[in-house]
Amino acid sequence: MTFTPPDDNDPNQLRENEPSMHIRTFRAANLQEALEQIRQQMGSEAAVLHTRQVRDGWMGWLGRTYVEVTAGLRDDDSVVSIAPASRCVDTRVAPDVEPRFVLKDVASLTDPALPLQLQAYQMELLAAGVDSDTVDRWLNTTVSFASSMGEAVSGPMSAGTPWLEHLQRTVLRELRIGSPILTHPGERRVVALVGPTGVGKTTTVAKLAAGFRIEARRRVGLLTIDTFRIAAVQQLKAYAEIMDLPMQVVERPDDMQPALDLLGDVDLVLIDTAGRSPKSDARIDQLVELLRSAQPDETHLVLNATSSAAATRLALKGFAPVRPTAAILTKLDEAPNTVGVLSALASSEQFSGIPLSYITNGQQVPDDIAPAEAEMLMSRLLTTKVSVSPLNAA
Ligand SMILES: Nc1nc2c(ncn2[C@@H]2O[C@H](COP(=O)(O)OP(=O)(O)O)[C@@H](O)[C@H]2O)c(=O)[nH]1
Ligand SMILES: [Mg+2]
Repeated sequence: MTFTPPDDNDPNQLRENEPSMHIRTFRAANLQEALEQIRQQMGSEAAVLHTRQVRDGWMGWLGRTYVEVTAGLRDDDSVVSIAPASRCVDTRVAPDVEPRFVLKDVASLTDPALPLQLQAYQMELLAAGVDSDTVDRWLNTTVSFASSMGEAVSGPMSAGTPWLEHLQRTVLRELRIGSPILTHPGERRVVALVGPTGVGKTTTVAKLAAGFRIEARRRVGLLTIDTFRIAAVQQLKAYAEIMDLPMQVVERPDDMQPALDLLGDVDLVLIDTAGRSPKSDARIDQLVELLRSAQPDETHLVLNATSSAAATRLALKGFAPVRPTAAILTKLDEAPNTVGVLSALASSEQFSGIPLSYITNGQQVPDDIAPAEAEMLMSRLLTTKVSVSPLNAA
């Protein structure tokens, strides 16, 4: 076995205690070319860390504009042999940025005709699992929106266009922000929460109950049809006891009306339900039947903001027979971005128009809940902003 001492002049040489990510910067005429270089030279495990547009030449004059992409490969990923590349800069300093996406997660490469920033957003959308029809629709609308405002949409100068803002507006146009639950003293409003297991239905029922009882000073009753697990009933019962709220447990449709009557003169009945796998038709049918017996005024579908776009689409489809009137997004505190879930809400034809009522952003009852708000959801649309340097930054 031979041992080769570390060579200080070899940029590929990593030493102990150095950051364990190998970083390289690639330059190319467009993003598509740069990504292809990365894919060839670092493999598809490489993560894109940074994208910018630069120009060489004296003070940017008479220079060429090109794209610079910084990619990283963790040491344990570096099974690919790294060949020296033309126009490629190596460094061993790990940047303090989160990888924006890993190449292998991007289904298709970008459209080189799009402005650089939009190409980068396109990749981030695809990496977040947004289906390619939705990505195309959003980007086309974004470009026409920008040109209708007289903004440059091609060439290096289009860097000045506020693309993220235009993209946010485009997405927002496809979403509906609904109103929170409205109650009136003396009028009983029945609201059910449905959704997959573990998304936060029971916790959200507790947050809503506390908010209406303590802040809005409404009379609130709880009802659960989640009798499949004893622990589920106990969980809600614990909240009912702390807040001193009447609670009923219902197992069969025939018991629903008597249970609602037993809750007495309340302004708001919150119905907690068992998590259903959206794939289990039989259990969804049971849920539909139980809910029909309660005739809820509103049915909020609870969706986990950390779910993939595909899982959200599945939940929307699976719970369609329940006819949700609104959607609640939970666990925003844990979600890196909102685009996966929002793309499913926007693109799902069946549900185009299902309004968002609330978001939840933590485990604390009752604090971590707020009415859904467009600005907040859009500010969290994507993970990072794409940086584009001044033209003479090279
Ligand atoms: N981080 C975070 N956790 C939440 C949120 N809402 C609920 N949870 C947690 O998610 C888990 C499942 O919640 P639960 O209400 O029992 O879900 P259910 O099965 O839909 O009723 C619990 O550990 C909750 O504390 C939220 O907004 N953020
Ligand atoms: Mg529950």
